[in-house]
Amino acid sequence: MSAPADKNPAGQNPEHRPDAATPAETKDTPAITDAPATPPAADPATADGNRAGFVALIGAPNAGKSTLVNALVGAKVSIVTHKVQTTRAIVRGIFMDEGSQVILVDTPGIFDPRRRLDRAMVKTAWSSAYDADHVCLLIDARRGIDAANAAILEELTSVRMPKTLILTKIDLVDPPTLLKLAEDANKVTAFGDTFMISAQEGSGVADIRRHLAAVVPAGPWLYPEDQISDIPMRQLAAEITREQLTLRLHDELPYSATVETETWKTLRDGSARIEQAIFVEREGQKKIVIGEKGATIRAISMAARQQIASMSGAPVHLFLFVKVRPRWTDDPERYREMGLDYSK
Ligand SMILES: Nc1nc2c(ncn2[C@@H]2O[C@H](COP(=O)(O)OP(=O)(O)OP(=O)(O)O)[C@@H](O)[C@H]2O)c(=O)[nH]1
Ligand SMILES: [Mg+2]
Repeated sequence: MSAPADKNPAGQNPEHRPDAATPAETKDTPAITDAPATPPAADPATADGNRAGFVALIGAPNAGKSTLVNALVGAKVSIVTHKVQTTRAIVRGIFMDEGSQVILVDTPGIFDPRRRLDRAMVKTAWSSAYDADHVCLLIDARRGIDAANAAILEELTSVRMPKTLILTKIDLVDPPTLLKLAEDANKVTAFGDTFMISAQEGSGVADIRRHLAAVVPAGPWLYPEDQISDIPMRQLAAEITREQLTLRLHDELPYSATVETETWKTLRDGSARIEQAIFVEREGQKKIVIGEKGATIRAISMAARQQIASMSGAPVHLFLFVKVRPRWTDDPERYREMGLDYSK
């Protein structure tokens, strides 16, 4: 069931809403009566003090967006690798803090797009920023304001929503450089707040949690309280396999593979039988994925199977098939599966 448009204050495209996501029940609150002498009553929707909203995390590829989303949610909802362009589509991670429900929108890294898939990813990232209630820009402190970050800062000036700057990976730099970096970034775009974190070491994450819980607008929760993501299980399972693929074959297989879950059957003993297709562009890449006597694909499958099993809480039988699809990056169907817009 999709969230109705009127519960979608951020104007997030309801089509991105998951099948599984049922909006939280909202309590009926009494209508405001004619009482002009008293201070304005709270918005009926917020009489219980709840808050909820969308916070977009944007930044250059590899800035640490997905790592922070997972740290805030407290579970892995978005895959992370050391490679750029790991996140390809929008992933929403959700956390509750006191009466606030914060829906984090993890986005693909923003860079100068050339290929069609790049363009779709970057477009998706920016539209999330324009649609959100609050925008966080993440800058890898080690990288500083390079050309990519300068371009993002410039474009951000036209995003009217309140903004927070988050300097990431501070475990890798000397503290004095951080203040200068924060100052320089704020000269281009005025950020309401600036945070410095190391999501890897956990420092600063709790402060961001509290901050985001306070900045989302008053309003009813949009998802059930215990929901931590809106990514369907079959898609998360495909992402986990893609993560393993990227971690193992990052040099040989830059960027030319995608993974889809084709079937997911629950067997009588409660275990799941999952078939996934790994699409590559050329025969040579298929050989690389399979590896010597199937060793590579076996290792990928074993690691992915364990993670999918622990995520789904049931034993998993995972079957991977490598399929050659020349120019899959020009195939609208693949974009639909990823939740990206296919455009010319
Ligand atoms: N040292 C250090 N590394 C970090 C930190 N946060 C993230 N990383 C690493 O940075 C790399 C990129 O992290 P991701 O979270 O995938 O970055 P991303 O911004 O989501 O990247 P894309 O999805 O490609 O745009 C990974 O190798 C992370 O382990 C941090 O606080 N400190
Ligand atoms: Mg990412």
